Amino acid sequence: MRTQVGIIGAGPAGLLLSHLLHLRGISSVVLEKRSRDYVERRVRAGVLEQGTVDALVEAGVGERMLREGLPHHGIELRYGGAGHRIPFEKLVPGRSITVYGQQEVVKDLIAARLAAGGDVRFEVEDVAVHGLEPGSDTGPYVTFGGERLDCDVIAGCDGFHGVSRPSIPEGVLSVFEREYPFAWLGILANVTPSSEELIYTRTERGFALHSMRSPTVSRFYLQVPADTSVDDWPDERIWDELKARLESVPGFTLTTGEITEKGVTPMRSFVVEPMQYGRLYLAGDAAHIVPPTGAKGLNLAVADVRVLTEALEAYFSDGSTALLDGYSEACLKRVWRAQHFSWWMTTLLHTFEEDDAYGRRLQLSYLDYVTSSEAAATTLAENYVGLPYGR
Ligand code: RFL
Ligand code: PHB
Repeated sequence: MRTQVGIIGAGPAGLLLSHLLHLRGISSVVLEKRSRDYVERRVRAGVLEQGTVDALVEAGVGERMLREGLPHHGIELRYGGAGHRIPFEKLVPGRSITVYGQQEVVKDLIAARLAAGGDVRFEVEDVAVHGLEPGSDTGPYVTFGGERLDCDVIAGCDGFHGVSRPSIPEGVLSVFEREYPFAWLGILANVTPSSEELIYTRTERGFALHSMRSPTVSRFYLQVPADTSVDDWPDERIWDELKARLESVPGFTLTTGEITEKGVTPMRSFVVEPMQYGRLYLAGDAAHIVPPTGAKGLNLAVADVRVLTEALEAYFSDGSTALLDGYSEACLKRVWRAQHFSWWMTTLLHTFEEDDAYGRRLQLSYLDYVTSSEAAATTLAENYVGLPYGR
C-alpha cells in the first residue's frame, strides 16, 4: 500500500490533518488503534478558541458546531467568597470561545472523512514506524497488523502514549516537563448548568471548575490527590465536594443530578524539541501536553496541524522542504506560550502543599491583581481566547 502521508492516530490532530490534506488533493491513510465507537465517545476537552472555530469552519466541518456549540464571552474566577468576571467582549473585542465537546469535533471529522471516501482504519494493531534514519534506502513506512504502508511523510498524531515519539532514536529529542502533585476528577452530569459561563474556583479545599456541554448537560472537575481512583468518589461525595467548593459565594446553588461519566486525568506539562525527525512530524499531544486548566491541548493540536498542512502543501506541490524543515520551530512559539499560560493558570488556582502559606498569599495577590487591573485581565483574556495565528 502506498499513500503520500501516513497518519497515526484518529484524534483531532490526525483527523483534521487528513481532512485538510484531502482538501488540497494530498492523499493520506489514518491508522487508529481504538474502535470508532471508543474514539467518538471519549470525553475530553470542551473549549475551542476562536482560531480553532475559524479553522473548522474554513475546513467545512463547522456546521454542527456553529449550530450546537455555545459561544461564551467571558469566564468567572471565583475565590475568597466572591466571583469576578473576565469579560472577553470588553478586553479582547471580537474574540471569544465556543464550548463544544471534543468528541463532537471528532464525530464531525470522522463523518467528513468517510463522506469524502477517506481511508480511516480503526482497531489497527501493532503500528510501528520504520525508515526514518537519514539516508534510509526504503523511505518512511508504517507496519500494522501484518500490512505495510509506504509513504512520503509520516504524521505522528497518536497522543502522549503513542508509538511515534518513542520511535525517534534516543538522544535526538530534548524533553521538558513538569508534573503536578494532584489530578483532576472530571464528571459529566445530566443537569442544567448552574451558570451561563465557566467558573474557575480556587478554595482552601482545592480547585473546582464548572463547565458544560449543552443546556442540559454539565461538566465539572475537582482537584483531587494524584493517586486517587474513581472508586474513591461515589456520586454523593462528588456533589458534596463540588458544593463545598463552588457554593463559596452568597446566593449560588449548584444543581445536582445524574452523573453519567467519571474519569481521573493526571496533570502534566511536557514538550519535546524538535517536533520532527527525518520525515516524521509529531503533532498535538504526541509532542506536547498541558494541564487542562488553560483549555489549550486541543487548540494546540489544531494549530500544529495547520502549520503542517501548509508545509506539506508546499512540499507536494514543488518539492520545497523549507517549511517542513521549519515545522517544529514554527509550532514551538505557540506551544511555549500555551505551556506558560497553562502552568500559570494551574499555579494560580490549585492548592499545593498545605503548609505553604507564602504560596497562598502569592496566589491571592495575583488573583486580586488579575480581577482588578484591566491590563492583567487582558493578558488572561487574550491567552484564553487564543493568540491570533501567525504571531
Ligand atoms: P488524542 O486525542 O490523544 O488522539 C491520539 C489518537 O491516537 C490513538 N493512538 C494510536 N493509534 C494507532 N497506534 C497507536 N500505537 C496509538 N496510540 C494512540 C489514540 O487512540 C487516539 O485516538 O491526541 P490529539 O489528536 O493530539 O488531540 C489532543 C487532545 O485530545 C488533547 O490535547 C485535549 O483533549 C486536552 N484537553 C483540553 N484541550 C483543550 O483545548 N481544551 C480543553 O478544554 C481541554 N480539556 C483536555 C481537557 C484533556 C483532558 N484529558 C482527559 C486528557 C480535559 C481533559 C479531562
Ligand atoms: C471542559 O469543558 O471540559 C473544560 C473546560 C475548561 C477547561 C478544561 C476543560 O479549562
